[in-house]
Amino acid sequence: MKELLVYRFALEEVNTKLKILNEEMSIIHKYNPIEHLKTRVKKPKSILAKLERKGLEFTPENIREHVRDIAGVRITCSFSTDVYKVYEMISQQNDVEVLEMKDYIKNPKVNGYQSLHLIISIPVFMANQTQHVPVEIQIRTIAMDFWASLEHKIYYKFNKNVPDEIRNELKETADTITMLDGRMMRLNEKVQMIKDQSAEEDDDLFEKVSQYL
Ligand code: 0O2
Repeated sequence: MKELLVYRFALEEVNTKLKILNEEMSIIHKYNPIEHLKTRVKKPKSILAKLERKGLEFTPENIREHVRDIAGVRITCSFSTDVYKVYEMISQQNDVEVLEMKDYIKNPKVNGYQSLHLIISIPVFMANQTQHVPVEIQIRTIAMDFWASLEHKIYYKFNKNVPDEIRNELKETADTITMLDGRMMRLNEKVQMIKDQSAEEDDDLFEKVSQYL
């Protein structure tokens, strides 16, 4: 569909921005906050379903105003600190405007769902016009993403009527993920401290040795 083209262009822009930021971090700071990045343009069928859910007609105005996740980016990170790092890097870009932020990491959904959701607006420069396009960005850890994809499958397998027992177990696994993410993060911080210490010792040694050279 021609109308959806501008969303593809917006995704290409966001994709390039994120790749540049990740590569810069990787070269200068020797680490990648982004582990994986996936983009998609919402299918017309899903756009229609979303409007129906909101009790709205399928019109170009309603699509523009009420469906702001036609262009979607999903970013996975190793650690939850990286999730917020990526958020900062995106929101500090001059041509990016953050229209909305939902922090389901600080405030998980009742079912246990965790993710940081942003709706940003990005200008797309075309031959005869510039369009400001909304893009939904979901940022979460690998563990949170694993949980979300399993929960999504279960939700549709049971036709949105998940039995209580499975619902409870899903919530428990979400809590385990919060614990696991916390432990992995603390472990990573410890390793980082040891690495920084030994780099400092190397620097000291180098300084001492260079006096005699
Ligand atoms: P799809 O097919 O993934 O695009 P809004 O978009 O603001 O009108 P909502 O639901 O208030 O609607 O937005 P929210 O809370 O930011 O959630 C939007 C998207 O987050 C969903 O898109 C899902 O991708 C994901 N999401 C939200 N809650 C859950 C959840 O409990 N489990 C899982 N697995 N994913 C969730 P869509 O449009 O529903 O579907």
